[in-house]
Amino acid sequence: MIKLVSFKICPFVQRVTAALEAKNIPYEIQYINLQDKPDWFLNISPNGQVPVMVSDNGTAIFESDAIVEYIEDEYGPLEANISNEQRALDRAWSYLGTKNYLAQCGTMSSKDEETFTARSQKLRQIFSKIEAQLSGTTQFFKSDALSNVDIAWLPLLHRAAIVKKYTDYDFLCGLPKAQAWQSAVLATTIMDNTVSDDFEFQFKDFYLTNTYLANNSHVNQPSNSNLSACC
Ligand SMILES: N[C@@H](CCC(=O)N[C@@H](CS)C(=O)NCC(=O)O)C(=O)O
Repeated sequence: MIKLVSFKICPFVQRVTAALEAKNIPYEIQYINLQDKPDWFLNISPNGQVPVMVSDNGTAIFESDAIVEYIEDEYGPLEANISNEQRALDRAWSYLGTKNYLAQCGTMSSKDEETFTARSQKLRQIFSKIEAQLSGTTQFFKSDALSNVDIAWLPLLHRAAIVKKYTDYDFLCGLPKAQAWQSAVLATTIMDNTVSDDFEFQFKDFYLTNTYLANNSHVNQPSNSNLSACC
């Protein structure tokens, strides 16, 4: 069986578990402590990072982009009959999401208002691009069927929902199509299985303890947003 080496609150891992869950592929997870990486892990992970997927053949594959592409190549695409052009576009929108995982982590980790505001504004620009791209007429990014783009953005949307639940800060404030998309993605049957049972506890412990978000449960929403539409 496939083995996934993981860290509980890593968004790159969650993208991979979402891709596996979406295709109903069985796998086992091994969690490691990133502060004290075991030698066996360092021997199979050239970048020293999770996720690493060990395939059925025992091959260790690193870098989440490569892992997600391997899942498609090995187990078949999530969507059939995608043109090369559309696949390239899907990858581009996916990369826009994954390239902002660390930006969201950094924003949530901010210790003071100035840092939080600067970082959240950058992230806001990205979510605004998404708002402009969404049609508002389908459940998911492109249609009513889950695609790779939804899978790539799922960790960002999930974290935004938890932050909103505990702090009232909404990364998607004033972006109604993105909010509807977030709700649809979070309501999918795969969602719960993309993280461990104690994910929310671990997430809160890391990002919502002793951070600007944690200490300011009513942090300012983006100044150009329509507060009444969302908060
Ligand atoms: N480019 C990598 C990024 C993965 C990554 O940043 N993983 C983090 C956890 S979320 C990690 O392992 N950090 C430990 C380290 O960099 O030493 C990928 O897409 O797989």
